Amino acid sequence: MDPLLAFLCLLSLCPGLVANAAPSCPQNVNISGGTFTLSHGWAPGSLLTYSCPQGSYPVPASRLCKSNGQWQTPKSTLRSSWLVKAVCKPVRCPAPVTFENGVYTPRLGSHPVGGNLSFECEDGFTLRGSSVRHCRPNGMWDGQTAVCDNGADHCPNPGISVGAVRTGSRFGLGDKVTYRCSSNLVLTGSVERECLNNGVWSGTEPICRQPYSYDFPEDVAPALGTSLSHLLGATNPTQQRKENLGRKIQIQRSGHLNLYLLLDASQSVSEDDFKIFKNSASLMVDRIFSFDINVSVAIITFASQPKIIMSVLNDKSRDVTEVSSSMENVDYADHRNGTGTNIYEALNSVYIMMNNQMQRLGIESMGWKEIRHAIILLTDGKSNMGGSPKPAVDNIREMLNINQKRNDYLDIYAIGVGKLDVDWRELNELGSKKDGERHAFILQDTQALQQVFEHMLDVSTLTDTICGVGNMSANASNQERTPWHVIIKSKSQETCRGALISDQWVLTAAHCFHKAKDHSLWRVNVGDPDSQWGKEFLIEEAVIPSGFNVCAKKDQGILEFYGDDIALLKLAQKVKMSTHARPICLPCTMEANMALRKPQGSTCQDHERELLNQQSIPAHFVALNGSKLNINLKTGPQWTSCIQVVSQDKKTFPNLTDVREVVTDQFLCSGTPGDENPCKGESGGAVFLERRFRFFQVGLVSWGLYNPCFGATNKNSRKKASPGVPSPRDFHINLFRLQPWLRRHLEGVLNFLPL
Ligand SMILES: *[C@@H]1O[C@H](CO)[C@@H](O)[C@H](O)[C@H]1NC(C)=O
Ligand SMILES: *[C@@H]1O[C@H](CO)[C@@H](O)[C@H](O)[C@H]1NC(C)=O
Ligand SMILES: *[C@@H]1O[C@H](CO)[C@@H](O)[C@H](O)[C@H]1NC(C)=O
Ligand SMILES: *[C@@H]1O[C@H](CO)[C@@H](O)[C@H](O)[C@H]1NC(C)=O
Ligand SMILES: *[C@@H]1O[C@H](CO)[C@@H](O)[C@H](O)[C@H]1NC(C)=O
Ligand SMILES: *[C@@H]1O[C@H](CO)[C@@H](O)[C@H](O)[C@H]1NC(C)=O
Ligand SMILES: *[C@@H]1O[C@H](CO)[C@@H](O)[C@H](O)[C@H]1NC(C)=O
Ligand SMILES: CC(=O)N[C@H]1CO[C@H](CO)[C@@H](O)[C@@H]1O
Repeated sequence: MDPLLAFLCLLSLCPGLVANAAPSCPQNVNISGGTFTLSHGWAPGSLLTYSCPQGSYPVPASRLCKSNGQWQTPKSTLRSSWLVKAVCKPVRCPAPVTFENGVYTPRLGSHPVGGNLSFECEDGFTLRGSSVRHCRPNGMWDGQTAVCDNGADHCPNPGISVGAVRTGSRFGLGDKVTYRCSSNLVLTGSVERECLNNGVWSGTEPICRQPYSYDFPEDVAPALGTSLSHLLGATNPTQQRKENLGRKIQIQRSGHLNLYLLLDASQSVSEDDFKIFKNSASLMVDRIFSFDINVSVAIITFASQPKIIMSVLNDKSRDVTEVSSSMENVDYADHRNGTGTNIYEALNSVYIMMNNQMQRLGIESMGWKEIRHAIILLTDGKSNMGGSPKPAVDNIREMLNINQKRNDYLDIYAIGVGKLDVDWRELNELGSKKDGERHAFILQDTQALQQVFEHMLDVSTLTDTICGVGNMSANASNQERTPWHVIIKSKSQETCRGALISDQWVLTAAHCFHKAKDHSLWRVNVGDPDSQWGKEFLIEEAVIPSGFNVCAKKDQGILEFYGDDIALLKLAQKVKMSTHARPICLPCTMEANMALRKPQGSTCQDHERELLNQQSIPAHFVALNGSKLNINLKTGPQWTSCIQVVSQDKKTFPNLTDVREVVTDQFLCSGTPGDENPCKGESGGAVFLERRFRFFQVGLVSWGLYNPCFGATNKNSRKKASPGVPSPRDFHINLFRLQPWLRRHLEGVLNFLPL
């Protein structure tokens, strides 16, 4: 451990103490079954954090090495210096206190992980929510609160979540209910809710949590989104739709978004935790800028005092490169002199920033009024200075004139990430509370935060042809993740796949149309074919290169040849852009240049260098069932060795002397061990890669030596190739090699860069 760091920490804790007399804390702090980390070794000021395997939690969660060389356990009521042995305890889910108009089983004091709770309603009542719930390894029940309702009142029965006690049993207009949690559970959500005239309860459903519980991303996803719909029922669909729009950070072309990232650097957050905050914040910055919207990002670190790293008043806050580089300069040590947690001052600095911007733009100006504000606090919530943060939030709300109509102009999220010992109560105080939503989360790592952030974003109003935007959430549907993906059918049979490259053009393989000259029977299915999002389009025009001829090299003993295996289809109508139908970015276009954030004046070669930048490049294609599968595209010497295998296929290529006769420069190669192999019906689909949260099509699936779907019983199964000759290999048309042809046929559709 850096001795200088320890020395400074000591000074800040107890000024006046002689440094060389620094004691160190005893090392008998092992935890059975778990591990621990120390922020500054055994020196005073060091924070010890315990962790336990999934399904258990540490008691105590952490200890602080005090200046007198004794361990202090936070919140410990023990006055003696007796050191309690740390243990990993099994996680338990809380039991219901009461359940109205029905019964539940089993009746236990608390439930083990993996245990189930079943709910049943009495006659005359219908069950809403989950009838069976499972206890998850984070101490939370899955599913939703079960409620037995008879629908007799103005508002639906708001229910009693597991572990909660409700006061108030009238659900008419203006009636109020209040909640508290039993035993030592912590309430998140609203303590009081009122039945509003639109038949909805104000605030957020209160959930009683174990103090040590944290969130899995998949639990958070529903909390951020649609849980409103079951409360509203079918009362007023138009209104429901409108209100739903305002529930997340809205990504839209009009107006402007201010994103304020506040990073807690106080003592209870260790330097390692702070690094996690920093990485999480960087990810959010990269993602928010990936939509090419007007956004400004402020960065503030805080402990006893806030430090403004980037202000929305600075023009650089609109530039992702500037914001990212100032994020690099964020330093934990900036707050060494004052290590308290002053969330009030941190939020107040946001208030001052907003106020200055309002003065600058004019309080009545549209420019000011149309700014949406999202504040994300990365913290452990342990505010210990400056008093309650609430007045600062109230000031902000008042200045932004937040009311029913303008509710979606401000979102405040309080998030704990990492192995922190987080204060749920404080986080809950901070997050804004909107009906059916929760704005306070505790997540285990940056990856979990990335998943949750994805769900915080509402991109449903991005209806222009922005390319290569897919949903990065593991919870999103296949089509949302690859919205450019289309299915090409002849009559009723699915024959090929393709990719939208604009709102009216589809890129696919020529061999799909090999035998069919009449396109009138063909259909292109855009959006999710199994849902309301799917729509079939007729083909107005099919463009196939004149050079495409599978039999062109038969004379040379090449029974099938796939040079120029590319086709463009013009759909009979324009596709309406949505979260389920958007084009992919085609390299060498202005659209892709923006997405790659390359400077103006970049060339096609620059794109090729950027996208095909290694000898083995991770890429993807879409399987018959819609999942995204992984491959590695080979370039340079690895390409040369990748294609050699072709000569082993004596059946299709008898007498082959030069593999390059078959695999010309037009082809990318994949399919070496570890790669998935495309199946027959997957031809024509995009071969794509991800950069900066956007997707770029570099190739299209053309042909291969092995068909893993041969003999498969359904779309979900593929067979691994058995070892033997020839080994699997797959070849994809390289779009960088077909630029002249693409340019000729897409002029006026896309804006191409110089070669
Ligand atoms: C704590 O555990 C480590 C490794 O398990 C062991 O080496 C060490 O001796 C233990 N210390 C004490 C004080 O029990
Ligand atoms: C809970 O239900 C699941 C299936 O719903 C079952 O697999 C599991 O064994 C049940 N657990 C207990 C403890 O009964
Ligand atoms: C978005 O920003 C650009 C450049 O900063 C500006 O020209 C444009 O008017 C802005 N759009 C809106 C809707 O504010
Ligand atoms: C901490 O305080 C000292 C003395 O007031 C000052 O010289 C130093 O610059 C401060 N350090 C930081 C990081 O603010
Ligand atoms: C991703 O999909 C989920 C689930 O449909 C949705 O709630 C979320 O808003 C989407 N996010 C983005 C950025 O598309
Ligand atoms: C292969 O080569 C042999 C000898 O050169 C020739 O007789 C035979 O016809 C060739 N096969 C094909 C399919 O071209
Ligand atoms: C879709 O198919 C792939 C293989 O083709 C398989 O690995 C995957 O599990 C399937 N997905 C589902 C949801 O069944
Ligand atoms: C918001 C959302 O789409 N949540 C879904 C996430 O995935 C699980 C199962 O994988 C679904 O049950 C949720 O509804």
